[in-house]
Amino acid sequence: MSDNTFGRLFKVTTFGESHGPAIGCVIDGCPPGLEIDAEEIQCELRRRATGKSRHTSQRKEKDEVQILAGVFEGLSTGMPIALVIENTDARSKDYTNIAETFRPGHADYTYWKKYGFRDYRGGGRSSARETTMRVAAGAIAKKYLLQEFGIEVRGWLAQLGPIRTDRVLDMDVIDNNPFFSPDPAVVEELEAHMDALRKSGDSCGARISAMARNVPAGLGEPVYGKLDADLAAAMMSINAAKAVEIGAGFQCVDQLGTDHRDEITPEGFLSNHAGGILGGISSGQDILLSVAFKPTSSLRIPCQSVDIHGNVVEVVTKGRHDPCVGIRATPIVEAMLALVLMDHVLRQRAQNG
Ligand code: EPS
Repeated sequence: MSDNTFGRLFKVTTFGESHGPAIGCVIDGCPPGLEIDAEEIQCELRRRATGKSRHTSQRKEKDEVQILAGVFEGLSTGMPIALVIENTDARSKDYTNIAETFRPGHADYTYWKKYGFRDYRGGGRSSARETTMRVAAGAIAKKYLLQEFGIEVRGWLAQLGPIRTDRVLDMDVIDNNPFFSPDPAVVEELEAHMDALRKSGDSCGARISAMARNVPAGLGEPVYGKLDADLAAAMMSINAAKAVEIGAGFQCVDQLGTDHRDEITPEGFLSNHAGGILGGISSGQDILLSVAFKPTSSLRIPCQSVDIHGNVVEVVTKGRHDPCVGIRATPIVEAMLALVLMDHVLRQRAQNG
């Protein structure tokens, strides 16, 4: 009922709260014999970590992953893989003044309505800290996909607040700036925007795009397990995600059929408005998607709300928050894309060999 498990054949169950002793995951269904190197997982975790620049939360977590099970002599055994990361820099006192109030725009309110009780420290389970484990599991999926199929998964910042960053797509610069921007020319503008925003105490949204290359045709089930439906569900399960587009996405509303259809020649498709998925099944073209992240709701600018007793209160959130959660979302989107593809390559193999 609580749905902390993701995937059908490559099943990832995450657990833990932001201010608890640790967070972790169990991955069941990883094929045996895959080389699993803690340092490779660590590299992905470093990309997502807090405190890498002045533009993100200054919480300093080492995010040191421990492999507790499922790996012997560096290879996956086919048994459940258990990963754990200790939380070492939680500062729960920042949250005492909102223990009984609801931050507008935050899951505080709905967790309380659903459970009648909540771990208010760092948002508990609703914290983006949970995404650490998605990235760790995603690192294993990425490795398998690349090794077995040559599938490459890449993400980038496409827009931050009003600034478009995807007019130039230089894949080599994505990891060389604090924003995962594919256009080096806009980095200065992004820095200035974020500095001003941080000073003002406000937050902004962002759009992350991602692509998977060398995906074989045939992944995805035709009716309820459509590849695009599973991708949309996966992306919408990321904290602060508010919209997902596959291929042309909402632009298809303005297109004519003659614009949208991707004509086919013996050499291949002439365009990719479908985002690499037709009828819920991968076509062999690149998978293309994009995810919108809302502005962070934890703000030091006062606002009106109510407490758990229904009294009118003014809410001010202290602490070390990300003024734009989208800045750290690129590795998370990549991880969710890899996890969906991983699940579907195993499903395809199970049915069609
Ligand atoms: C988060 C709030 C902050 C961030 C956290 C996500 O937590 P805290 O107030 O406990 O420092 O630091 O991000 C992480 C710890 C992480 O590893 O991503 C939130 O409200 O989602």
